[in-house]
Amino acid sequence: MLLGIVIYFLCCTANAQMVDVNATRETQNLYKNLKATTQKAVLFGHQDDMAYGVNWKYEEGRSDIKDVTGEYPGIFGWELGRLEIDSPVNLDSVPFEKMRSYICSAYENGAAITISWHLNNPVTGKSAWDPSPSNTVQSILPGGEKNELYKNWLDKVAVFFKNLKGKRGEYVPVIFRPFHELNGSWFWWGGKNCSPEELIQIWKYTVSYLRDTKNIHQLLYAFNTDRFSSEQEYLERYPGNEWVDIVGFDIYQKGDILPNEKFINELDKSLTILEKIARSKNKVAALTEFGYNTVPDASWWTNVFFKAIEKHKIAYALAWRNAGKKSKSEVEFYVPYKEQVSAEDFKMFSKLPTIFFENKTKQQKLYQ
Ligand code: BMA
Repeated sequence: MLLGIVIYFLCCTANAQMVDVNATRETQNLYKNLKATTQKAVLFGHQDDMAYGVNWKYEEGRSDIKDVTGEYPGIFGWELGRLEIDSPVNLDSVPFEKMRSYICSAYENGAAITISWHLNNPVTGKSAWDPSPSNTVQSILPGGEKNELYKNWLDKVAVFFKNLKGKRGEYVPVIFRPFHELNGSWFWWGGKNCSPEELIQIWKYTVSYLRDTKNIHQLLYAFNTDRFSSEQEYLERYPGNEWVDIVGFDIYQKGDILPNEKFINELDKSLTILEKIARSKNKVAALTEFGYNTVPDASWWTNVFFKAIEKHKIAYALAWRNAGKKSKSEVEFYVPYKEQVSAEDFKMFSKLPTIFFENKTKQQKLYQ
């Protein structure tokens, strides 16, 4: 009996540990509070929310979400791609200096921050979507021809994190989501482009370089796949409980491939699997990216999206960016702007008691 209690205690405390035992107080608080809010609500998030929207760019204080609902989102997503090559703007043209200030002000306002990184292919110098050659992942590990370059890239990421500070000089906590959609084969680190062991190696290497070599202690690490169909598939590249704080996945509805009913069923089923994984590993679950491009369905938010997520316990859901018109034939946005066909429904959705935008998120005092 006593032995049982001791074993239970050891397992639970080990499980409850964060990736970074030296995480800053605010980061520890964020993790604890995300666990708590998961039980009652979903923080609603948006990528690049304050930078631009459909038909506007860099208008002080503006946000498509705020234009429609009167509030900012509860969590903001940002992206570091091209920071590694010293570009002053990221791959979606967001100036890093503006990004830094948006992040700091959202933190002061009580919102959560998550950051992804579509880093270039270190071997070819092309984008993250260039999967060649087949040994790119190996090449960034110690002993590999691109290890020095990769360390140099991580040094720049570390500088960016160190420059995120609150009013009292404290570091702003960030949910860092490296190597995302890692079961798909479109990025050089994903799917067929490396073995599960190699992905696990670069994951651990990256975490330990930032945490132990660069002394960055303001990060929660989010592991995320793209769509998946089983627990086994989800966990194929999981690096282990001591290397992950948050588990999530990305999913996009597509009119033809994944129409409403199919989307609801798949999202519901995937969230059920994710929650089971999160529960057994004592991690926070999240929908790390989602969307239905151009939201053409007027009641999509309450009738489709909410239906799929309402009975699930996830900390947050991040809608992807409102790029607007990208070319003559390409438009991209995942939350409505004023007058968009789903705007009224989105407003209703934003006021649901279990969906937290800015105001309800602020009341959670995530960092205290
Ligand atoms: C994709 C698209 C691209 C963008 C990339 C990285 O899903 O939105 O336009 O460059 O994400 O943010």
